[in-house]
Amino acid sequence: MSPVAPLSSSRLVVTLCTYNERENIGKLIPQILEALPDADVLVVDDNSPDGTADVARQMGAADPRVKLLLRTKKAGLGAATLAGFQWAIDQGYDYVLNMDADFSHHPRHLRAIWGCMQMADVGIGSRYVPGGGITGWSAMRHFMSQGINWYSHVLLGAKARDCSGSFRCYRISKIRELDFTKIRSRGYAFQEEFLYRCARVGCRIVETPIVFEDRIIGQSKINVAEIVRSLRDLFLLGLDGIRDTPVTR
Ligand SMILES: Nc1nc2c(ncn2[C@@H]2O[C@H](COP(=O)(O)OP(=O)(O)OP(=O)(O)O)[C@@H](O)[C@H]2O)c(=O)[nH]1
Ligand SMILES: [Mg+2]
Repeated sequence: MSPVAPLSSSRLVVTLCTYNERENIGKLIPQILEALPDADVLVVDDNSPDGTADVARQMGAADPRVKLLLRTKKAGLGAATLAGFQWAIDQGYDYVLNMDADFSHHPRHLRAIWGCMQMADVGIGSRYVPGGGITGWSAMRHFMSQGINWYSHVLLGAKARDCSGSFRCYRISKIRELDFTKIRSRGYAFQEEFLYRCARVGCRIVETPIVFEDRIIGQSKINVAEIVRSLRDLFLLGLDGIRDTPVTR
């Protein structure tokens, strides 16, 4: 793999999808900007009832690096992530780095993920490479995560060890090659589907270890309905993979 042009984080936007993360983003955004001072930060908020968007707006008034994409209602993590990517494309950024807004993705890992982009089209903050890990999860969460990754390897042919995490940086010139209208997953299966499609357009994927820490403030948005929706999306994606035909909406 040959190195590409030198990195300048002035061409990078960090996207944070948020639903009721008011307390977290007030602390998280300053730490992101400390780690990557030349980057911008986009909060993609689905009109959170706790006023997360107000906090983002206030931070943006004080610091122009902080931007807000306010959506009308909660429409799923995948839909919000994709809206952030489209915004980054439309605004002319060269890289987009997505992370959760609940400190499960700690900003101390940002520079390592960003460093992957010397070589990669997709840099993954990975829990499943040596040095990576997870703290604070139940046995059931571990089982589900392992199962989803096993599925991605066996049925989708994924090569990355961590196919389900969202702590990733993308080279925009490569993700522009994807047809966003074909992306089916609106919920949590988005991560596996997007990575699958990146691999299909020939993205170079590099993983760097992260330790995922269970959230301390706020509540998880994963519930039974989200799990069922994700399993359905993954199953349909597996069928597409087997048939190797384009996905229809
Ligand atoms: N805009 C938007 N953000 C969402 C939505 N669902 C989840 N998020 C955000 O996506 C990130 C990940 O969601 P979490 O609920 O923490 O899910 P998780 O990290 O996979 O699971 P936990 O470990 O249980 O926290 C957080 O920053 C959420 O606020 C949504 O429908 N819309
Ligand atoms: Mg979380």
